[in-house]
Amino acid sequence: MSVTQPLPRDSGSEPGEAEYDVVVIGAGFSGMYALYKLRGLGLRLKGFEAGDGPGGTWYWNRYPGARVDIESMIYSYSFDEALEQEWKWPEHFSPQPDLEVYANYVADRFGIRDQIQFETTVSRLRFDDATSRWHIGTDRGDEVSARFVIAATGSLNATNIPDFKGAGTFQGQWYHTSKWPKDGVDFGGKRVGIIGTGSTGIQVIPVVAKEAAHLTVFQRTANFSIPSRNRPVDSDYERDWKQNYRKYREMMKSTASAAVLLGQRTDRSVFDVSDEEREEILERAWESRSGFKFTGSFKDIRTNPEANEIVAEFVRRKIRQTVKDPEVAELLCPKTHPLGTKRLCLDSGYYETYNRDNVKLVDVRASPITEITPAGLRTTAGEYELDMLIYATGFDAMTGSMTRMNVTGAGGLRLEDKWANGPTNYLGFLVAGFPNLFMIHGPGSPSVLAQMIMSAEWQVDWLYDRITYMLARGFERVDTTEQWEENWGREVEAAADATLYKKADSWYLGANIPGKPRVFMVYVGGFDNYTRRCTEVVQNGYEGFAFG
Ligand code: N01
Repeated sequence: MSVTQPLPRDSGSEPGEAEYDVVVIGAGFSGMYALYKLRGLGLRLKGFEAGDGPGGTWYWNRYPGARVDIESMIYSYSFDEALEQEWKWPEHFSPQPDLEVYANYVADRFGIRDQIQFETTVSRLRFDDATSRWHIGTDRGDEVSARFVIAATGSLNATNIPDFKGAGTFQGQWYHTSKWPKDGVDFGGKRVGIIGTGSTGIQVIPVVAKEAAHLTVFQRTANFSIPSRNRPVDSDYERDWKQNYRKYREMMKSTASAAVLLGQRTDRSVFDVSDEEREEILERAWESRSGFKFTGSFKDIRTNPEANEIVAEFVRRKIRQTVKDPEVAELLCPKTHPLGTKRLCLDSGYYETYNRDNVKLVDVRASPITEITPAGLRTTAGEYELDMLIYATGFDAMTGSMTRMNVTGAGGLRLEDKWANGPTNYLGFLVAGFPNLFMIHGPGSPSVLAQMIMSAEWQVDWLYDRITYMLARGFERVDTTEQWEENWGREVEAAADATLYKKADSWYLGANIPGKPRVFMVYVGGFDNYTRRCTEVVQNGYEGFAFG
């Protein structure tokens, strides 16, 4: 069904360019849904994806142990009821292979695969002011133009490999977890080193430890992790979800995290209960098998430092009970940041791994890494000989996937320059001076702090309505202004200031990348509040939008 006027066909493409109405960059869960949804408008659509298959995050992060930290029944598409009913999730927290299979199934089931050009990286985006079109170049020499661009490029896509002295000299094998070889890696008989103990490190470490001859973990910051208690999806649980999917999806939309059971707000403070009651509540949550439900136990864990410290100490007690060597246990106890202000990790036997004889923990906060050597890695405390080095060192998060595409907006403005002091935009969608370029999960949106499939669906639906509105009125471009970017930036900042998030040197703040401006990049006010705000601006006569 087309509810709009078709776009004119002579709309300013350059000679030799293929002409589209919408280009979608990225074939993760957001990009795939964008391609599916926008079909309803009868537009010429084109998708580009760097990988040779769909799945985005779940295509790239194929390191052993990779697993989603939201329950599978929740972390799945909601746009098609038949899909919800026919899909069978084997495990409560899906491992990467299951998510990749699901992405491929969806791509085929809904004919999305045909819309995507795989193994193609968008390397250049230039907006032409005169024609209001984007000109897009790829690493394979494609030249296309489009009225609209949807950047579904992912919050955690641009790999971060620290610039260690001597990195190129290492004689062994080395890998970054987010660019893991499809054929897998054999750790058998190897002395392996892993740098990084974020969510990725915490997942990969237990698996490598079981297979390698020896594992050395280089930890700069100890992280809080809670047990996922992953298990097969049992039939009663599955039946309940399948019978009540519509109700549960509606409930998800009204939560901060877009995830029913996880994000429901509680009115209970840490200080409302006795020490014994609190211990019992935390113990129940720890055992609850619902992962992040733990941090939802009390309303003030993310906002009150004293409340946070009480709960943090509960987790430290668990670490000390689990890890047999008291010195190692102490090193694993996070003390540099409040609980949950760096991404809380969900693990499968992480702390227990340090009870193995073949695992050594090295504190590279006390003795920093000085160089990579041909034989391994050197810290200020000495050299460690390794056959294999794994970088679990994260991403140039939130902005890297955008700036790495060489984006030039109206009047020759480069996105990299515009964002030199940190990313600015309106509602997480639109950057002033870069008309018709829409981001999904952009900086300033709830992105990584809400269930990302549901929030992607919501953002795409919202964009669909905006594009429909533009087409129906014959508008060729939409932009915003710096004033509205500032207003939104203040809202994002205020939401973060109401919490403890800024007390951690996290990638949410760009703190993991040397020289990156320290700006809080995630809207932490909750998915529910975010969607309400986006709806309000439309109801208020498209506040902050400049159509032309
Ligand atoms: O990356 P990270 P990640 N020297 O940036 C260390 C999502 N995710 O890939 O903390 C020494 O969190 C760094 O140390 P420090 C999730 O949102 C989800 O683990 O900066 N160490 C840190 O320990 C997550 O938050 C899932 O001091 C260095 C580590 O490398 C996000 O992805 C699974 C260093 C990087 O941790 C990113 O997680 C996996 C240096 N120079 C990921 N540079 C699930 O769904 C960096 N480090 C479960």
